Amino acid sequence: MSAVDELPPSNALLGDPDALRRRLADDGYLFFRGLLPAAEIRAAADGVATALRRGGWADARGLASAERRALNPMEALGDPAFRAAITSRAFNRIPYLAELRGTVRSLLGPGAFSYPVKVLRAIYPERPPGVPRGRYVHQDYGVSGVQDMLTTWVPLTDIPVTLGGLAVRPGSHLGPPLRPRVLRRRESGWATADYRAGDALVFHCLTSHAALPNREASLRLSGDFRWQRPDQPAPAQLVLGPGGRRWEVFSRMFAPEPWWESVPAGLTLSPRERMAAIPPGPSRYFPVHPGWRHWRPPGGAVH
Ligand SMILES: O=C(O)CCC(=O)C(=O)O
Repeated sequence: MSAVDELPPSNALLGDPDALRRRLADDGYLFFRGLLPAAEIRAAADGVATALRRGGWADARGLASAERRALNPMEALGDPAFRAAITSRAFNRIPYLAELRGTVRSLLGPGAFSYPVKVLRAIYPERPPGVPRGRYVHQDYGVSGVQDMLTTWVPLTDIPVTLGGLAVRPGSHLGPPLRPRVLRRRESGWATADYRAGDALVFHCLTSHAALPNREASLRLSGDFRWQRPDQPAPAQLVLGPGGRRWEVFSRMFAPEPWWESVPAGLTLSPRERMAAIPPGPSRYFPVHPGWRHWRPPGGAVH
């Protein structure tokens, strides 16, 4: 990985929202070491790993099954063990942890909220056929169509570079959209980390990012949690779930929990495909490159 840079942590800026926003505007991301309470992340990892082990995704030593159960999260949702993992309480609690919520709110504003739909990644050692979608260079604007949406990427366990954590291209948010392609292992201009449980990577929706290949024998477990301000329309599928319920997904399961927060009342919902098809408007943080005027959502899903 010699050409890939090490992500510098921004922990020293915590407590200084102006400085955090300036760094986000300059670099397109913020990396925090040990932001989240280790016990909470360990509980989430245990819940997810136990459910997957029961379903045969991994053995008692944590080695991934020889036969891959799923390549991507959407396909994985067809598997009852994965559904048990993604609906587990401790995993769903992560975006409600004060350390994460407070940090995102210091960037986006006090009313910022996380989408109830969360993405769990249980990524197998990389082998043909197929490459997971997260391995493609992409920008999360295509996920929601919400300008200034932030993604928080959270490793559930320690994720050394060989286990295939997330890489970002610092400064790419200031340029035009990059075309989707699989990220190679040693590309200059990219940065990643030997992640530890409790770390969090926050990045802007115009920042190019991609996962590195999993070269180990175990599953890589991580979660993506996305956030926006309440004064912008939100993608309906990320609030109501892919099935288009009339209520906020997970609210029936978790509303009794003391940590649960509903999405803001009066939020405007719109179909996500419609939102993501429109080029992003001005950002509150930095001038948007004119190349984004020609934005077209990638043909296939790449995230
Ligand atoms: O974790 C991955 O494999 C990809 C994550 C990603 O693309 C995202 O969080 O937007």
